Amino acid sequence: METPPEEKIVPQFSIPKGIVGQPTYHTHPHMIPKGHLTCGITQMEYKERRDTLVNKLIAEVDNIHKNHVIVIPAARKQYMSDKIPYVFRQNSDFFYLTGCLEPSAILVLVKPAQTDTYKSVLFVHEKDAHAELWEGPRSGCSVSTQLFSVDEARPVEGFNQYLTKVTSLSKPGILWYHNDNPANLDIHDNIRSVLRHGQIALEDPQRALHQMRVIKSPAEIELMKEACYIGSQSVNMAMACTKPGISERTVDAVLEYTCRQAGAEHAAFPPVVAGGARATHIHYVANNQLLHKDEMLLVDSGCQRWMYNSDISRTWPVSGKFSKYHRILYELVLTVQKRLIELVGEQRPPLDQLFDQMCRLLGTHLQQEGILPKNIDGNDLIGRAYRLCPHHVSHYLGLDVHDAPLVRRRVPVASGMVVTVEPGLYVAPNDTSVPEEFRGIGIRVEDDVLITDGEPIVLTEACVKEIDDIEAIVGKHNL
Ligand SMILES: [Mn+2]
Repeated sequence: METPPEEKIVPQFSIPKGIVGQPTYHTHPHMIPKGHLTCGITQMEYKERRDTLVNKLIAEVDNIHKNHVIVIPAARKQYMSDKIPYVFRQNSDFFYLTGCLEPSAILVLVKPAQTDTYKSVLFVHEKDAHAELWEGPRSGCSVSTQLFSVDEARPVEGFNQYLTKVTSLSKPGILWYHNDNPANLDIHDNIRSVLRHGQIALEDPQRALHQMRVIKSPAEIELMKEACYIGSQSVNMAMACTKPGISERTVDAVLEYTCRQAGAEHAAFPPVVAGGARATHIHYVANNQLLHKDEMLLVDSGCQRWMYNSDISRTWPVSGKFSKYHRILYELVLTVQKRLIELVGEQRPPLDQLFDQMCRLLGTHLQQEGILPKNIDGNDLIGRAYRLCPHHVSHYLGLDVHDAPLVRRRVPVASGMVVTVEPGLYVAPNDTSVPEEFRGIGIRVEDDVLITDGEPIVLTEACVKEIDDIEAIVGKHNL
C-alpha cells in the first residue's frame, strides 16, 4: 500500500557551516552545489542507500528474528616510504554509503531483532589540535553526526570496545563484514576476534552492495557523464598534442593535466600510452619511449571526478595520417566496436555474451581482410580471434574502474548500468600466423556506455574515433 504523502516522515538534513574535514558547499561552493553532501549526491540519498542495504541484507538471510551488525570500514592511508603517503583514495563501498572522505573511519549499522529500525554509528577521528596542525582540519564527532546524517558519531579509538559490546548484545546474530582484502587491517583482527566468541555468524555484505552500486541513480548518472566528458576531452587533447619525436610521458602528462584542470581529482588509473609494438602489451604503463612517425599510439586513460571514473581507449597515428595497414586494422576494430554498442542496445546481453560476440565479429572481419585463413570456422575461428584480443570486451564502470566486481558478467545488462565496450587487436611482432605487414600493431577502441530503457547512450561520445576526425585533430596543438 502507498503511504499518503502527508504521513511520510521526511528527516531533516542540513550541512553544518564552518570548516570541516572535507569540502562542503559552504566552504567549496565552486565544487559542490548547495544542499549536497558531496558533488551531486545529497545526505538523503546516502541515507536511503544505508536503508536499502540493511533491508537487502535482512532479506538475503531471510530470517527477521536475527540481530544484524554491519561493519563497513573506510580505507587506510597507504605509505610509499616513511611518512610519505600515496594520494589517499577512499574505499568505494564506504564512500557509497556515507559520502565521507576520512581515512580509517568506520560505518557500523546495528539492527536488533526486536526493532524495525536500525542505528547508524560512524567512527571518526575526534578533533585534535596537534594532529590538525599537521594534517588539516577534521570534522570531529559532533559535526560528523550532522554532516553524515548518522544517529551517532564516535571516536575511532572506541571502535574495538564498541564492537565487542554490540556483538555480545546481538547474540545470536550476524556480523556483516567483508573479510577478504580487508579495507582496514588495523581493525581486521578485532573484528575476527568477536567471531571466536560464538553465536555470531560472519556474512559478506559486498554482494548486496555491489548489486546496488551497479545500477546508477539519476544523480550518479550525471556524475558519470561529467567524468566521461572530461576524460573524452583529455584524450582529444592528447591526440592534438601528438607528433613524432615527443615522449609517451609527455602525452601521459597532457592527459593528467587536462583532466585535473577540468575538475577531476586525478587519473582513474595509470594510463597506457603505448607507441608502436608496445601497444601489444595490454597493460604497458612504462610510458617512457619516444614516438616515431610511422607508429600508431594506443592510449587507455580515464579520470576520477568526485570518485566516479571514466575509462577510454583510442588509437591514432603519430604522424596524423593512417598508413594503409593501420587503416585496415583500425577500421576493422572500429566497425566491430560500433556493432557491439548496437548489440548492447538491441539484445541487452550479459557482458560475457558480448565477449563471445566480439570474438565472432573479430574473427569474421579478420577473415574478410585475409588476415586470418578462410578455411577455419566455428570454435577455431573464435579461438584465433581470442588469441588476438585476450582481454574481456567489457566491465562495469562507476565508483571503481572495474566496478561492482561481485556482480557477475553472466547477468543481462540493465538500465542504469554503465559498461565499457572495448574490443582490441594485438598482433605481436613475432606472430608469424598473421601477414607480416600487420605484425607489431596494437589497437583498442573503448567507450563508456549507459544502458537505458531506450537506446544506449555513449557517455564518451565527445572523444573522436572516426578516421577523418582523428586525422583532422592529431598534431594540431603545439605544446
Ligand atoms: Mn576498460
